[in-house]
Amino acid sequence: MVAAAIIVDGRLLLAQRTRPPELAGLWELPGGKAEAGETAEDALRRELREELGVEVSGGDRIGDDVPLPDGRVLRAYRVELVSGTPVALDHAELRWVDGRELGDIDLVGNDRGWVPDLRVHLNGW
Ligand code: 523
Repeated sequence: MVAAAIIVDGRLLLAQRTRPPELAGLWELPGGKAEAGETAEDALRRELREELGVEVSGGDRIGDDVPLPDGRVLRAYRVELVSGTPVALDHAELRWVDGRELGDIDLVGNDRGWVPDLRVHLNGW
């Protein structure tokens, strides 16, 4: 599983989940499942095109691996916006947060451990 840290002008893009019910309403770094044969960057480019309607590039790791209960691993990558303005095509809402706001928002549990790593790159903390 791949998740994207898109940071522009010291703010991080967060997306509010709509499903499953236990995660609906919580905020996450957008991303999803890498398909067979895809690199992490391929998967991020496809997922963010589908979910946000944007083109991204890059893919430096940020934060630690998060083991999921089903045996998969969730990894966050810093990506750059190449074109487009993010739109919530698959989420309830999008939000750009600074370092202080990142501490106040209800993140999905799996993403919480990345907060200190993300904050280093954000304004206002
Ligand atoms: N997470 C998560 N944080 C995070 C992402 C992108 C995903 O904790 N930033 C978890 C949430 C789900 C699982 O990863 O338990 C699958 O995420 P999902 O539903 O966004 O990815 P899909 O739809 O590509 O994959 P499947 O639901 O597994 O088909």
